[in-house]
Amino acid sequence: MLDTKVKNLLVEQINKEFYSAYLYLDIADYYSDQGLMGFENYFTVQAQEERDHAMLFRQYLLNNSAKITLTAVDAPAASYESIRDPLPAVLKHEQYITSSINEIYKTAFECGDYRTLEFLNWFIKEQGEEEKNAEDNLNNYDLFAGDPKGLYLLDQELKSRVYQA
Ligand code: OFO
Repeated sequence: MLDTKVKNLLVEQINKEFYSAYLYLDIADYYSDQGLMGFENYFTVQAQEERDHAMLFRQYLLNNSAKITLTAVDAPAASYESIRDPLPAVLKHEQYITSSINEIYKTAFECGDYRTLEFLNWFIKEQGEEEKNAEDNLNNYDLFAGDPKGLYLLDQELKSRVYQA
C-alpha cells in the first residue's frame, strides 16, 4: 500500500500532466492562428505525450489499489505577444515539472518506497529530454528564425514530429 503522502503527490501529478497537455494544446492553437503549422504540429504531439504521462500515473495508482480523486484542470492563462514567447514559457514549465517529479521521488525515497522509485525512474530520464528539447527549440529559434526563410525552415522541421504511442 502506498504511503498517503506519496499517493497524494502522484494523484496531483495526474493533474499537472493534464495541465501540461492543456498548456501545449493552447500553444499549438496559438501557432495555428499564426500560420505556423510545423510549430502547431510539434505542440499537438507534445500535448498527446503529456496526456500519456497522466495516464501512466493513473495506471500506476490503480495498480497499487489507490483511490484516485481527480481535480479540476486549470485553463492555460498565458497570452502571447510574439511567436518566440511560448518557447521560454515551455522551458520554465518543464523545469517546474522536473521539480515536481523530483519532489515525489524524494518523498518516496524517505518512505523507503522502492517500487515508486523504480516507476519514477522513467520520468526522471524523460524530464531530462523534455528540458533539452525545450532548450533546443528556444536556441534554434534564436539562432535561425531571425528572417522569414529561417522561420519557414524551422517550421518545416517541426512539422516532421510524429506522435508515437
Ligand atoms: Fe510530462 O513532461 Fe512535459 O510536462
